[in-house]
Amino acid sequence: MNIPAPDVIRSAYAQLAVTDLAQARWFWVDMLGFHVQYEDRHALYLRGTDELTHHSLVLRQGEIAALDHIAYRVRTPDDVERAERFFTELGCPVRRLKAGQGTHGIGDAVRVIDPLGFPVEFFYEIERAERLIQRYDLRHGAEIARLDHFNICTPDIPAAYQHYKAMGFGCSETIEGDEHELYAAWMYRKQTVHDVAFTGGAGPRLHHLGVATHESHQILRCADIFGSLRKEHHIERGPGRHGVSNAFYLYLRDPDGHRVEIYTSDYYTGDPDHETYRWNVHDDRRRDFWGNAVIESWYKEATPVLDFDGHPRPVTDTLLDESAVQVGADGLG
Ligand code: 4SX
Ligand code: FE2
Ligand code: CA
Repeated sequence: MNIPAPDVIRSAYAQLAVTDLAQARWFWVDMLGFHVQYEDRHALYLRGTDELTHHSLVLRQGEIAALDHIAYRVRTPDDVERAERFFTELGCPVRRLKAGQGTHGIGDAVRVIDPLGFPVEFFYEIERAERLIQRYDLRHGAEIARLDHFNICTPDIPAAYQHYKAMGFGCSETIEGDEHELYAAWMYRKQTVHDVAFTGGAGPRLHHLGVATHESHQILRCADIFGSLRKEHHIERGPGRHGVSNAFYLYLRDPDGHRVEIYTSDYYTGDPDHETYRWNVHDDRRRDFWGNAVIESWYKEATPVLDFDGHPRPVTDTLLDESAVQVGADGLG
């Protein structure tokens, strides 16, 4: 296909449907430390301390817990048009949204159901927001600095890799079998390990949102606070050190079961000849560098995604199941 792909800058925001906004506010604002930029009766618009645009997370009241859409920012207004042509040519459902028709704070945008079945928005225009970088007085909870990445469950990892490669994404790391079967991949546009990663599993589903802190002590303090409040059941996996990405991490589940990863200290990938680092699926350090087991729920549970009309999209089962590979780091199989 010769239709140019839109020039994506970065993973920019996600909109989640939550069933109880007050509980969601407790988790995302009070506990994680997201800043409320704007709110109305139906939704909260949140950002981290380092973010200079209107929001990186929208929590809207919904009937069921689901992903409404993920969104990528593109370089110019023309790239919004490019996104429309690119996905139309692929035969995907495509919708134009004029400023005011879509998400508050966002200008003209294109929404698509991408070839992997995910609801994805592309936009250029977004309201600016007041600089909070040195408002230490406002920091609390995990002191989230910014959105880092989306992790999505899809049954066909090579297809996901090919689609994002066609969109101009680089690949920082993979998990592969002995015959180089692809179990997982981490792909980026911004100069970090990833903007999007793929977890093998029934899909399309959202596996998690990755949100960044500056330092590991903020992650440890966040875990301590959940313990002190007898809310330790929100902690699913970690804290630990990833093999893939080298990031320090903690996975939490919000009151609706949406998974979030608090993530810090990955590395720079911006040189144009940056090479992919390949992990063998039998290496016990790949998902936890200290060899700690990965809990089964982490592989199996994820958030359904919505179509344009707000209905959950059907899922397809996976062929390659990484959690069944071995007894080892994952303690399964
Ligand atoms: O579990 S992995 O070490 O493969 C991993 C998972 C690495 C980076 C991530 O952001 C992640 O969610
Ligand atoms: Fe992640
Ligand atoms: Ca637990």
